Amino acid sequence: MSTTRTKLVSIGAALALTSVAIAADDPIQARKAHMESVGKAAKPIGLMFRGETDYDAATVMESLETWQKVGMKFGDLFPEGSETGQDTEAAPAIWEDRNGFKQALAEWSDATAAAIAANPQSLEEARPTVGPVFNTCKNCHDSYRIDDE
Ligand code: ASC
Repeated sequence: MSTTRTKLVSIGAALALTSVAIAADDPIQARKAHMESVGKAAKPIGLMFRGETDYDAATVMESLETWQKVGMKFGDLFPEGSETGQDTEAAPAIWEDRNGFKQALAEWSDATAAAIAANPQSLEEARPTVGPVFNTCKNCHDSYRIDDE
């Protein structure tokens, strides 16, 4: 292993440990960072759906995989005691209706998994497969996010 590679691997490991530490110590910051990456992944797909950029299947798959990864851990970032602070947009309904929140997250994960399985190769294929994922974003935000715009 070259020195540069060794350094990069060490930096990668350090970053991974840091993000785990942030998630453990500061769930509000962790869930904000995760939602930000989810929003960033949505952007290029939004541009494609609006016809502002050409369809790119690899980019769409990358975004779907980001959503899948976040979806696996997102529900764990709302422990008791993290209801308020840091201008969180997490709505009290998350803690008052835990099952409903879990269900809304499961719908997002299920829609994401179905879109990954569909592996859409064109805008025409993406609309009916990736489109429903966006609906699950909106549904969850409507009930469980405050300051929804
Ligand atoms: C996005 C984004 C959301 C969802 C939602 C879908 O791109 O930031 O919150 O899609 O608007 O309806």
